Amino acid sequence: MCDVCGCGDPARTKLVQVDVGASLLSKNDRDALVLRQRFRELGITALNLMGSPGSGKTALLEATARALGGQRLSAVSGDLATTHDADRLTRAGLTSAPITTGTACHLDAAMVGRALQDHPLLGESMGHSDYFFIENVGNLVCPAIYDLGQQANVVALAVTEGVDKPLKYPVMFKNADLVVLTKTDLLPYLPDISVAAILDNLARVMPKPRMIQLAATRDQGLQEWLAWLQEQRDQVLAVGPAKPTAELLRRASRGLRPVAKGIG
Ligand SMILES: Nc1nc2c(ncn2[C@@H]2O[C@H](COP(=O)(O)OP(=O)(O)O)[C@@H](O)[C@H]2O)c(=O)[nH]1
Ligand SMILES: [Mg+2]
Repeated sequence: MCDVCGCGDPARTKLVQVDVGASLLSKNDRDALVLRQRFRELGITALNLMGSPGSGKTALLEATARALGGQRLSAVSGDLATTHDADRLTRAGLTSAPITTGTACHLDAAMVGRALQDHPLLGESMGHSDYFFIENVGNLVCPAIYDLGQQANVVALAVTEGVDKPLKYPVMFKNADLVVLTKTDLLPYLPDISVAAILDNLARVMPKPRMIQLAATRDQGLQEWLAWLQEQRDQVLAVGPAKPTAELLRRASRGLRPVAKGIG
């Protein structure tokens, strides 16, 4: 499927020569550095929301908008073929834009950077967003390895996905700062699903296991999620906005064009 990160159909995969000493992800790392600096300059809390297709990522953001109506929320939503999720987020009150990836099964930092150039998502001219959510393409594999300049990684895991997903997709869960166990309203109908077993499996792969349980479409259990969001926000506010560094400008000139105020 994905011919960008190398997990695609071998018949369609092009062979390219690479310097074995160079990180294949180094361009993405430079682009992510620019994004991270931009979020820091604007004092924005940027979160990368990942998870399987249908795990409830968009529903979680819709519920977040219902709960935090007064705060400035923005988002991009990655999707192979449609703008459905970004449309849903816009209807829910977020300032949002789609990133239609075509064949790519993940977002990379350049895609997020282009979306920010094309859409006034961060609201620089009218007071910054508080939170910028990056809803990644539904996939438990490739999105885990692409830095998008985010402050934290959140993985949505639905109770209907089974208890073994942390073991089957360890990289995704190892890189997660928070796992949101979604659709908990369905637990009474899933006698084989044990939340204790999910937690146990998370503890095997996640360095600091942290899981919140909620049912977004029922607005159930949102308090803990909202408290975690506030923790993230408080960290940004405590550090304060960052100034662009000479090192950043030098590295950015080889990667994504910086567009933040003062360095664009
Ligand atoms: N029962 C229940 N269904 C949910 C919940 N959250 C999401 N869903 C449903 O799960 C499906 C996929 O949700 P969506 O947010 O589109 O998932 P995404 O693909 O990860 O963005 C939709 O039909 C949602 O209505 C929940 O808390 N409870
Ligand atoms: Mg979605």
